[in-house]
Amino acid sequence: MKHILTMGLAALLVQGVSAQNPIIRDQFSADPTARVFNGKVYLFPSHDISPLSAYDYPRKDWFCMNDYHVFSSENLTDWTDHGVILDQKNVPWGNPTAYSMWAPDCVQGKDGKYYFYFPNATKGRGFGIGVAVADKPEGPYKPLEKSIEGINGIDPCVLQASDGNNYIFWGAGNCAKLKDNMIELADDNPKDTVKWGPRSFVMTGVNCLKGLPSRQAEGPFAFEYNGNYYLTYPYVVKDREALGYAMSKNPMGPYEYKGLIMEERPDCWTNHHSIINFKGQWYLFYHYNYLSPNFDKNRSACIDKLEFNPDGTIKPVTMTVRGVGITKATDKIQIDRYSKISDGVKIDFLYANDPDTTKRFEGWEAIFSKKGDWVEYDDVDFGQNDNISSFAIKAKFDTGKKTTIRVHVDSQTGPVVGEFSTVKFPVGIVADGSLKTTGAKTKNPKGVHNVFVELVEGENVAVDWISFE
Ligand code: FUB
Repeated sequence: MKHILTMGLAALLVQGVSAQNPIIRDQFSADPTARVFNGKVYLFPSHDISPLSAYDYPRKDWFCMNDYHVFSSENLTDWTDHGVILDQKNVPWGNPTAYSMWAPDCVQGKDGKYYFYFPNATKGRGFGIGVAVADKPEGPYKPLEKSIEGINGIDPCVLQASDGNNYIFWGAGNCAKLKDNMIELADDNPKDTVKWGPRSFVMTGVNCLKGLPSRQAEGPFAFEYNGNYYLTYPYVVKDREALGYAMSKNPMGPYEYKGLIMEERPDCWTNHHSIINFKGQWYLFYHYNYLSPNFDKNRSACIDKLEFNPDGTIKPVTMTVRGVGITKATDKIQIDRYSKISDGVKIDFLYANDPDTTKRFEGWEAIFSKKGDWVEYDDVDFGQNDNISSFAIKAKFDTGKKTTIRVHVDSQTGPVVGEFSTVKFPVGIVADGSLKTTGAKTKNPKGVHNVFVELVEGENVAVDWISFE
């Protein structure tokens, strides 16, 4: 099954799809740090490659990363790859064959320049955190000669606080203030004692997760919202990394643990994330091994919306394959890439009519097994005119019974905008884009709505997509 899925995903890369997770499909893109610069979202992920492809890397079952790309998007759906911004061979202080270019971050300094922070294996032992500087977010970036003095560790994140200071977080929730030059730790940082296994050592700065639930914590991401500082971080609750968070009134804490943003997921041991507000909406960027079901060190960036409660706490986020971004009502709306589904709906592989299924994978389909099953697909744009006049569906079913699929907007009981109903099809016939029904459309919606597709009559109906024309 997993083999078939991989084959399918390869085919999907060729087909081109939009508005679904993962957001980058022609390469792996782990540890996604998103930042908003100049009205666009820039994504600074680490770049997993297969360790089998690195002949000079002995660890064939471990993270393997030799460079960084940067991507940008104006709509969170279409991403431009600006290419490689840094290669392990070009880091003066780094080991050029360590394949350890782990989770990075990038922020703009007060001088207008862009500071790209990245962990890398040193020429000696352990990790350092280096900085590469550019005039534009897409680069070119020039790495500095030395890593940041006073930091040994991974996973940098820079918090640009409203007190005018920059704070660098790294590792298991360590934090220190930066100088305005962005490349050195400030002189007035406190000293903290940190435990690393059986050993204790003195660090510059503080460990903000000390005493909080934080088993095997890493990947801290700190941000500020409405007078609160949030320290969000992956840590192991049971078997794998979940995303937890803590809040404070001060950048360097003390922080109070508040709960989970995302639960542990099956298959992928790590999670790594960032949080941004773009055009008034909050988003959680995270990764999952969607494109590599058999090897969880080849991960891909995903996005879902994030919401706050009135008291400033964060609502838990459920990972979706729908992801974010607007889908036009006139496009094929791939409801099998759903925002939510009812218990009865199953997602299956869709093959063209070729008996050799490994060659003819065409994506997925949503199987509605019984009356009342539904799928929610968010953010469909019906435009501003009254010119939607018909509804098309690609579906198949195995019975000669009457089958009715109804589409609502806004909620499961919201206005009906499309209906497909027939008894005429013989067993197994496929209705496609050329078959449209207009009868049940009661209202022509305008603007962006969530769409709810429900099986009202019938059973075992497979739907590939719906569309409005
Ligand atoms: O990508 C390598 C490491 O895995 C990151 O630095 C961690 O945060 C985890 O995602």
